[in-house]
Amino acid sequence: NAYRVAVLGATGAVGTEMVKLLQERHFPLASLKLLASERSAGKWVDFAGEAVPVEVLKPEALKGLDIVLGAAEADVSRQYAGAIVEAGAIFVDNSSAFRQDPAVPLVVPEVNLADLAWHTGIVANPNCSTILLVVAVWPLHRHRPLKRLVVSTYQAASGAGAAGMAELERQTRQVLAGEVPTAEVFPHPIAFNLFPHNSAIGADRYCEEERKMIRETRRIFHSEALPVAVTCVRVPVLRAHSEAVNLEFEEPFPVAEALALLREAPGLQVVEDWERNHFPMPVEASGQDVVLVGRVRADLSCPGALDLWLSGDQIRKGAALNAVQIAEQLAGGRR
Ligand code: A2P
Ligand code: 11C
Repeated sequence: NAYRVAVLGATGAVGTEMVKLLQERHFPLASLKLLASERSAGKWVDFAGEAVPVEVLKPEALKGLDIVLGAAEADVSRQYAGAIVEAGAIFVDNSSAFRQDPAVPLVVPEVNLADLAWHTGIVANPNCSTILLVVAVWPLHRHRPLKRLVVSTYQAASGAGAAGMAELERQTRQVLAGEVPTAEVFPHPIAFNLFPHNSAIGADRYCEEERKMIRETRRIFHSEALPVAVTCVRVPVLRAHSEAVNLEFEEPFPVAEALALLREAPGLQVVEDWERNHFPMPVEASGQDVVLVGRVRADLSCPGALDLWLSGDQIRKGAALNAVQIAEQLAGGRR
């Protein structure tokens, strides 16, 4: 069986990676359509040695497809989801548009693949920080239930798309040249700086990224009442997010047992060299499919709690890879 696939937002940071992954993982393609905005009309993208034209997204372009991978903003997804499903395709959407829709499963294949079974045309890909967190925490939570989860993120510029990465590079050059960095994508300079995540802040003083992590983690784990505390921070890293995680369990969780579970779990690689002080780092996570996890230790302030640290490629497992893994499952179950 081969599938007619389209990537919506194919010229962006996540869309570009989706196209690469379809090629690298030999996705069974009958055809590949690349869709973007009018700004990209006339562009061509290389796919396995063949030039594929970028087409402008409009409802007519969505006919005759089996799977659409969404890598554009939430408002674009909202606008086109109906047309995609009506035309008979399944929409695997990386945006936040449908993540809390009760009719739409929110899926990380390593955690809740079974939820894919009840989709009715749309499958939501979680937020990048959430995906990296749940891949690392699920092997522990499924074994001994969590009582509370506390996480602080160190999020790369790539979370704001190709333009975010370009801004970090440009500002770094500006600072090194003795110039004042100009901020266009982020509200503050990102080069040689960091700041609380730049998403909208609500009346509860949480930003939207923090709220997404809370809601999505609970939904993926089917643990709707799990207490989750989150602080999201943007750091001057190009493309991998890191997270400091504190996990409090109902029962004590021996470190050796936690490490053994993490070593066996899919999608994870334990990186722990205590002698050399070598643990997960964003530069080593970049370009990798696995989430790097390490520094697993007992929280000395709280019996029954563990601390760990992780880094994962925000564009790959945090976005494009997770969506392509979902598409692979829809196409017959390879992972
Ligand atoms: P384009 O490059 O033509 O603007 P990123 O997250 O890296 O910013 O990428 C966003 C992706 O979504 C790009 O491929 C972008 O295309 C695409 N996109 C943005 N707005 C629209 C739109 N209104 N219709 C179709 N594609 C869009
Ligand atoms: C960031 N996680 O790093 C965000 C970007 O809900 O998919 C992606 C937002 C989302 O800024």
